Amino acid sequence: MVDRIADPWGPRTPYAPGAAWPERVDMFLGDGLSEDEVDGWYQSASVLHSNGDAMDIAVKDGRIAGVRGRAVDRVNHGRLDVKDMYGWQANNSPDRLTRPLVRDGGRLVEADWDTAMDRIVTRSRELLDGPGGWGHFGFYTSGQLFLEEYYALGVIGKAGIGTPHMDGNTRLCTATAAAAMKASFGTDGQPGSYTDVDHCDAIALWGHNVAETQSVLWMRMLDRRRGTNPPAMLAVDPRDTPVAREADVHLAVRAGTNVALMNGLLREIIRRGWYDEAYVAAHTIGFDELCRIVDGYPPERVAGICDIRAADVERAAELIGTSQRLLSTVLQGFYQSNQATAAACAVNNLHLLRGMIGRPGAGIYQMNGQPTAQNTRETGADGDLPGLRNWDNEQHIRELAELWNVEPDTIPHWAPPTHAMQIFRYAEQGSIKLLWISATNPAVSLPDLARIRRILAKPKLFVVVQDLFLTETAELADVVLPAATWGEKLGTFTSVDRTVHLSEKAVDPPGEARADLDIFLDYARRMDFRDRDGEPLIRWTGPEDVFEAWKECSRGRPCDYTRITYERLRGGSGIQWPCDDEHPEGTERLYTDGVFNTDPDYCETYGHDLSTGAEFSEQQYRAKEPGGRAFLHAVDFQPSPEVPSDEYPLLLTTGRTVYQFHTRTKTGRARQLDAAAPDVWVQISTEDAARHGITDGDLVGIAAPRGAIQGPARIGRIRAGVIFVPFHYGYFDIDRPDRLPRAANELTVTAWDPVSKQPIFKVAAVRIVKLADADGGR
Ligand SMILES: Nc1nc2c(c(=O)[nH]1)N[C@H]1C(S)=C(S)[C@@H](COP(=O)(O)OP(=O)(O)OC[C@H]3O[C@@H](n4cnc5c(=O)[nH]c(N)nc54)[C@H](O)[C@@H]3O)O[C@H]1N2
Ligand SMILES: Nc1nc2c(c(=O)[nH]1)N[C@H]1C(S)=C(S)[C@@H](COP(=O)(O)OP(=O)(O)OC[C@H]3O[C@@H](n4cnc5c(=O)[nH]c(N)nc54)[C@H](O)[C@@H]3O)O[C@H]1N2
Ligand SMILES: [Mo]
Repeated sequence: MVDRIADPWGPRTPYAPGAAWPERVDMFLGDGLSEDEVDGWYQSASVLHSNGDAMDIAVKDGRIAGVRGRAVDRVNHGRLDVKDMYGWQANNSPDRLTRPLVRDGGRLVEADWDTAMDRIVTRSRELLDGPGGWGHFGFYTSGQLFLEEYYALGVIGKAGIGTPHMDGNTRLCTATAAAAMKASFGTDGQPGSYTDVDHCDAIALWGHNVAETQSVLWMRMLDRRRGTNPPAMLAVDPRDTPVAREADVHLAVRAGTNVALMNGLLREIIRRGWYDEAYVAAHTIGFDELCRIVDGYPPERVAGICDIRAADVERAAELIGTSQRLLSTVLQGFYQSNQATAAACAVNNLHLLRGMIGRPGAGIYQMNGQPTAQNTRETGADGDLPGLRNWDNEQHIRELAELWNVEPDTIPHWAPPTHAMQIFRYAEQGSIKLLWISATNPAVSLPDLARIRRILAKPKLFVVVQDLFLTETAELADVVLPAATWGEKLGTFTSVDRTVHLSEKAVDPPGEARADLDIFLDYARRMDFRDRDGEPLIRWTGPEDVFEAWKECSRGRPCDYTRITYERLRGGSGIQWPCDDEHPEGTERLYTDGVFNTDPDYCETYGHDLSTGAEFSEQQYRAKEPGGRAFLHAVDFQPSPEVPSDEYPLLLTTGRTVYQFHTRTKTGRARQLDAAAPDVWVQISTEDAARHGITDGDLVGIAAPRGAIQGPARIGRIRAGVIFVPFHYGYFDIDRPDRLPRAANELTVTAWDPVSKQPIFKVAAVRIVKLADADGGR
């Protein structure tokens, strides 16, 4: 058996263009268990990234005992990510929350469910019936629950309470993916399919360290790279990641300069005639304005802004411009960086200009990060409306009102839904008085943690936390609800390429822990929400009821689920939406006919000015007469909100390692993964290290205007002027209470993209000092 800690990608199974990706079944069982000793296998998919790798969960004596990849599934053909192989062990961790906790006399103490729910419902009633009503409620959810849970939460928030203050941590994650697809194509929804890897002749990875973050997708790319006629590869990343090392062209741009680079590449594509004039004329709007803007970005200027070589800009443009089937993936190096939506839209532009969309190999993945982020967005638990509807379209609101049998005015739609950063701002100012946090750990994952801790600890803010563990966030809550998780509850979720999977309940949750859906439904019952006929607003009793209701909500929308059933999802492969009467087997690619979802009656947004975020009105949008054409958007480069200064001369960027997931509540509890990356580090270039007298392993301190952290230095594999800190490690190192905090987000800045409102985690100004030698000397 391969040691997947030492080799996260496992052995290669090369294949040729257009051939089927060979199967390779990965498996890990704990305690030396063998396959035939397993009591039962339960179908599921990964919840530790967005790829949607299908797997079966092994059960032995009523406990999860391992996982095995599903060879029949279209997404992974049996392969598993290293986190999935070992991460399930967290389910069995002895420190799972098993009973609700309530704050009494300043301390969290165990309570029964009635007591805990009573406190939430009493406070809710007080607030809802008092002055200001719905305005006092904030819901901050996740990209890690199931579709059914989000839809139920969405209906509670929008039709029960009527608050616009609901968002997911998906705001931190892939709000920009959604914003960029809405802006270019009219609605959310990935155009491409994972099978585009099988057909492409070039792959461009825009700020995406796919090798470490969607490792099974990377295995597919690597298998093409090792087969005949391999695709060319371009990586754009300030670090020398595994992706950058594999790529034919690596542009190690200075963090925060993506828009300048993209403008330069678009200019080359146009000037060298590498665009498809007929496609542009028939299927897009905005070409002349695009040309006008990008014309100001000749290679030398781009080289200056991004601090790369002009010749490399030209090489990259040629790689893209001469490909016949280009596959692009975009992720946090764009979404969490400066001018996020504009940069992500520029990738869409590239594909639109070259007519590379809607056919095999010519794919765009505006990636998701979290396993179920797609569903947060589709169901409207994230500051969108369910079914990818437009909050500003009265007809869309009426459709929802009919579906839920409430008055249209109950559904908040007088302004865009409140985004997460603004929800925390309202909590800070005191207008939000009840904040319900489910399946996210903002006390580690939001920017500027000192501020977030201050907000969560405010005595006047009633905080509910629904989690598996007593996280940094739960420690600050007034009520903590113990949740069941993956493997302990039933539901569905959807991958980046629109593949819907079912996740079965394999085992019972520990103690009194309950499925998130049951918690939300219990709350709805206790709050006694009513529809306009005075009947109970919510009558669902389990996940399948909610799924059936959701199908109706999705009917006729881009994410149409109407022909999917739990039964159809059992046994075989996942199914790609839309899956409706017209496409009963699902849909591999969108926009195959070059007709986009930009019709004013159908689209999800009337659009924004991409540099300021100003919203366009319905009239302004209609005046553009999109007629099913896609929008080409272009803006000028603007420097990041925080740029280096004399006091803070370096750029900080943050991100991930292959072995850890987010704030480590799961991967930190899996022995193999924890051991592989137990603590924070600070990655710094050879040049900057020499300048500061730092050698490998030295303890260094990093200070930003907002806070400071420390950790050991790792030298190399990053461009000069930029340092990198993984954000996985919470603010205390339990084994070293004497140390400064170590969470990257002590340093990050409260700033966000004007359109997607996604926080800028990838650019802040910092300084570095050496604190001690590697051996502990000072
Ligand atoms: N192992 C692991 N896998 C995961 C996760 C995890 O926590 N661990 N989380 C999942 C989730 S929710 C997400 S969102 C994805 C994230 O997946 P990725 O986006 O691949 O991960 P990151 O490490 O956040 O960022 C990607 C790269 O952006 C680069 N970068 C930083 N600043 C810039 C910039 O200004 N421009 C450019 N071009 N690049 C820049 C960084 O050096 C980094 O290598 O991963 C998913 N998969
Ligand atoms: N500096 C910096 N900060 C970042 C990022 C970065 O790149 N740099 N990336 C951002 C991104 S992309 C993301 S996605 C966020 C992630 O940030 P978080 O969402 O805060 O990260 P997680 O650790 O995944 O938190 C999920 C929580 O949900 C709990 N949980 C898991 N499953 C369930 C369930 O079924 N039910 C319930 N109730 N709880 C469950 C887990 O125990 C955990 O506490 O971080 C963001 N923050
Ligand atoms: Mo994410």
